[in-house]
Amino acid sequence: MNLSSLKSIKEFIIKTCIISGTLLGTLALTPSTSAKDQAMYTELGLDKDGDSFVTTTGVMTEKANVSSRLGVSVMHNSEFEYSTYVGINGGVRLYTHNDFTPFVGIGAFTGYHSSDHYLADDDDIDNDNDGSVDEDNEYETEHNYIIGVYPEIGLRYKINRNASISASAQYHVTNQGAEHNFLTYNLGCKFSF
Ligand SMILES: [Ca+2]
Ligand SMILES: [Ca+2]
Repeated sequence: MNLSSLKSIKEFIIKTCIISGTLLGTLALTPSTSAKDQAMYTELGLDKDGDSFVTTTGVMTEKANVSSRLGVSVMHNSEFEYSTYVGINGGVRLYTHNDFTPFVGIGAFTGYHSSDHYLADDDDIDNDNDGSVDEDNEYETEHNYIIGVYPEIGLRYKINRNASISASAQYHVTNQGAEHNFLTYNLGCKFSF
């Protein structure tokens, strides 16, 4: 493993920690007075051509007119450098007090992609860190990360005390370049536990 891949892993870990720490802090600070405020949620978003999707499953805390959520997520966009990244997705939403309500929100995603191994026996680097440089069958693995943020607008309908469904549009801005920003249309559901 060479210095640049170590640096990219370190950078990825630091950024992941910053984002997940911020999201966890938001979750922790959201007032919660009963177990019914905690919920599982799952959501799927597709772009209009079906070339891109974002799917997330996680936990949501909802109190009064604010919700916070954090989940495991897969982001796919065929125009990205590597099309699929797995990571963490979370955000906050603001609602009215009605059961059927519009909402606005903002979220963030950070994900990781490990590309295929490739032969690296002629680059003067000890890629696998075993003390010998460019030995036979020395391989390198690329580590790639993605960071994105998204504003969103949507509608939420509370079916009953424990369940709700939502529909929203999210505009994803990532470090893959502004030309690859994309809009998804999302459906989600939430169940209290
Ligand atoms: Ca080596
Ligand atoms: Ca090498």
